[in-house]
Amino acid sequence: MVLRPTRRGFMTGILAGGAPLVLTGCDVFGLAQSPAVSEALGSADGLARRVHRLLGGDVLAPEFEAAEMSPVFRTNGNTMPSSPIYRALANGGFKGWSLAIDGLVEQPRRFSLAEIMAMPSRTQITRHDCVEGWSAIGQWTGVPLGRLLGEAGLRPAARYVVFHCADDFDGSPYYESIDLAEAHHPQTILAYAMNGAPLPIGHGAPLRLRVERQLGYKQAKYVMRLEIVASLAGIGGGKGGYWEDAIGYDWYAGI
Ligand SMILES: Nc1nc2c(c(=O)[nH]1)N[C@H]1C(S)=C(S)[C@@H](COP(=O)(O)O)O[C@H]1N2
Ligand SMILES: [Mo]
Repeated sequence: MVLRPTRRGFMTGILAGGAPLVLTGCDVFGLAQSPAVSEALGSADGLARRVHRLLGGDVLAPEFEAAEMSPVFRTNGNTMPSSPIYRALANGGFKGWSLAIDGLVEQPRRFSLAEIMAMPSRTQITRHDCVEGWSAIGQWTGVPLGRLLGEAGLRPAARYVVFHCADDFDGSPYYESIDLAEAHHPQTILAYAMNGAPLPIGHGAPLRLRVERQLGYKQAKYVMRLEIVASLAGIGGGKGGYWEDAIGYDWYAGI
């Protein structure tokens, strides 16, 4: 693919840090809409990811000052899961909610919100970039995902974390996934607070993913279950996420 060198992963790897984001929407959408090209992009995902890491895979996403926070942080996608189970939990102030962790872990288990909030936390002010062409700067507080995975204990074959969400689009559940390197990045957190207040339902209460070096659609809201897997092939449509399956968005959405 001749286009590869101009794609996001390359650009921001080189510009590292606070370079203004230029959303190359046509690269992502125009091309990805053709099934043939979408397949080619899909197979090249591995390359983009490797190059991104080569150019500084461990670098932090830019963080901002409190004064730079957006006065309004809009919501996007689903803003209230319709599942009766979720509705009941929300009505109870999420007191009965717990996060399941299963798959390739030493012992499948659940964490209550109180347990998650009692763990060491990280707070970060970052910029959220949606492929649809909007950005917002917000503050997130949550437990580093690596810490939670450590508590669960990963089995040697583990490679990906799948985030199963409470919501769906026309019956297809929203889900996302990242690999273990991204899961252990210091800014990858499961957030329960936003802008200093409990995470609002519109933004994914009670727990949502923040994976700060990737685009908005990777930031799974309403996370109910973490499934640790060796391959994404058996999950959903096999491409690693709801939008990846539905319209061919890149699985690795590096900014
Ligand atoms: N469960 C779930 N997660 C989701 C979505 C969704 O519809 N459902 N939308 C995604 C998209 S495209 C974006 S831009 C962000 C929006 O997050 P916000 O509503 O907090 O702004 O959530 C992402 N995570
Ligand atoms: Mo988005």
